[in-house]
Amino acid sequence: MNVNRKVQTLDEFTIQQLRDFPNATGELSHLLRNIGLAAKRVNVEVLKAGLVDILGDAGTINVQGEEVKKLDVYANDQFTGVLRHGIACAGIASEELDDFVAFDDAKSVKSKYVCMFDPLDGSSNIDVNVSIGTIFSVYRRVTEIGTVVTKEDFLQPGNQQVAAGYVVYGSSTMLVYATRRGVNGFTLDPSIGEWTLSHPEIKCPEKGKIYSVNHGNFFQYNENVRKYINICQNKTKGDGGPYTQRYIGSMVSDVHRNLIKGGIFMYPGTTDKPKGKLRLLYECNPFAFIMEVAGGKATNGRERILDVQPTELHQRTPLFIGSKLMMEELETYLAG
Ligand code: P6P
Repeated sequence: MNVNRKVQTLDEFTIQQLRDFPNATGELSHLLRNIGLAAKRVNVEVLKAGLVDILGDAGTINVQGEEVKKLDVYANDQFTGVLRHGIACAGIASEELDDFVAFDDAKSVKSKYVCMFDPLDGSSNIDVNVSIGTIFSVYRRVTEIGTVVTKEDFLQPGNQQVAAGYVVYGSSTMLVYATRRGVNGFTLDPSIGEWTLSHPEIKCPEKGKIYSVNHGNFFQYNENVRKYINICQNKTKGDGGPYTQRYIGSMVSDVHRNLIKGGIFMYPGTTDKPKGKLRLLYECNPFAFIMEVAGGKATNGRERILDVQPTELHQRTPLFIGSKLMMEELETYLAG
């Protein structure tokens, strides 16, 4: 084993990015390091989840109308707290909070960024030890620096994102984030408590053999979606198949796998939920940004996810995301 391999930590990587951009103020690097700190703290509790009384419902119901798990609350507090006490974020919006939170102290109002996140996505999987994740999105505020942020700062289309990323708390814990310069993955090295660059310059293969969708909703999907799913089931060696169906029920894990290996993830609208289940601002936009920087595509079935103009913080959207060529084939069916 090459023990002298020079491993770059997240801090070293973000500082190097700063050196490459002399005009940068270092604020975005600072914000990303804050997120890395909060994620390390959440990781400790996720790893213990089966051991201490942190499981089970916190007894409250969140804005989504779902029972809140204690780990959800803990994760939300960690990301909110670290960003509030850092000096690189002027406010946040979270899946766990009804409304956005403005950081109105003298330092924070001078920050040019706002952050939105789903602190612990897939929380229904916590009790059965299926991997879960955090998803985050960073925008430059549109209101005047030095003033308290308003809802306008959060209702920006995804094409305005400055950075986006996720943490997957799994067999190993990874933090992946994208800026317009590229997508890079960091694996937590518990021996030194640092995020270490393990997946530089991630590119999504143009095609793959994995399709991810909840087949339980099959007969609730529209005809064109059902047609495409049938196509996936009938792929042969001669036309890029056979495909395999992989669906964990944890978006971060499903999309992460398809980003690395190639594939397509779908959460279409259904007859019961025409807008689907996933949230635009802090689930679909971040992944759409990451996927596009990595060479893939993401739509709501009609238009590019990143071009959707949000009207409310917790709005839902159908999502189709993944390898470029698989998405282009899907689009021929959705246009049908
Ligand atoms: P379904 C988890 O609750 C989540 O929000 C995503 O992580 C996941 O992709 C989706 O819901 C799974 O939803 O309806 O297929 O169980």
